Amino acid sequence: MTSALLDEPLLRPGNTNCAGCGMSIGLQWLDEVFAGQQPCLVIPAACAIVTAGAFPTTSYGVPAIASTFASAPAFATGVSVVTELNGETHPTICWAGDGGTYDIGIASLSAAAERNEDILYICYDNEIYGNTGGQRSSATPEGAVTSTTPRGKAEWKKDMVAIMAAHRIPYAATLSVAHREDFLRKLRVARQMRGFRFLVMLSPCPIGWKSSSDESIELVDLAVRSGLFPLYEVFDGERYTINVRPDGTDLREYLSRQRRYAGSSLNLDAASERIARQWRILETLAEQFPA
Ligand SMILES: Cc1ncc(C[n+]2csc(CCOP(=O)(O)OP(=O)(O)O)c2C)c(N)n1
Ligand code: SF4
Ligand SMILES: [Mg+2]
Repeated sequence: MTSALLDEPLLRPGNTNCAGCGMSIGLQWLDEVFAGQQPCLVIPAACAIVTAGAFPTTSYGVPAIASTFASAPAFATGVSVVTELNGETHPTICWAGDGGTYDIGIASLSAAAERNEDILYICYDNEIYGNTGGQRSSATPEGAVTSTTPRGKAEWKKDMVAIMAAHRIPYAATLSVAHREDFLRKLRVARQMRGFRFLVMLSPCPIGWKSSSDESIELVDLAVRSGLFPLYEVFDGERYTINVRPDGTDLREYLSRQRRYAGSSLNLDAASERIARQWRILETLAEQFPA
């Protein structure tokens, strides 16, 4: 790799990301932490690869490889191994959507995690297949209306952090764009580790969430405060730290600001009970197996 791009921002201005897209914030914070290290991004089919633009132009100021949907972790394995064989130290970062992570890429993701490849994997989770019109994914939360769940999704969101922790990878954690210091700290923790590191960020998508683009950060804040999106870390698959606890904010505050929940069949009591149960499990793990 040349150093010609070293002074470029990781995400260039003038890119195609929608206003209020969580990806834009996440990529800029990634840049803050990895500035000067010239990471190589591996990106499967997703909004994030539309961001790259049409060759030979690109909105990424670092090398970015477009992979097939199902195999970003396999591509990244190759990049990481060759980087090491060349005696280079550029970090290899997979930047993938929830469709590529929770669903279509899960086999190659599991394989790379099980081999403990030296990859930082970041899923920007907008809870839909955004790039192709907003179909449901297994990350779509219960009750959300998508183009394939017109009355609201019946199933609860898949617990991807638990799945990744079960691989006993060195580090798994959740990220919130409403908690900048926590977000940056976790990127730094991941940066100084070797092996497979998995981060998932709740990524607001005004188009799919049918929300106002200037409320994106506030929405994620509400998701954290209501307990819907816990902020926590898992070390080696067995030691837990909770970073932010719910403060009693009513879940309705979060739901009512997104038209994807309008007319949905969501049972609020059942959803609140499920969130409370999820927290009892998490608190028990953090108490019994602290980091
Ligand atoms: C094997 C395969 N199936 C389907 C597609 C079409 N496709 C491209 S992007 C995409 C959605 C990606 O969703 P996600 O990973 O959540 O990223 P987002 O678009 O939400 O950023 C789909 C279905 C494809 N490129 N390859
Ligand atoms: S559709 Fe959603 S995820 Fe895709 S660029 Fe727009 S806001 Fe971002
Ligand atoms: Mg998505």
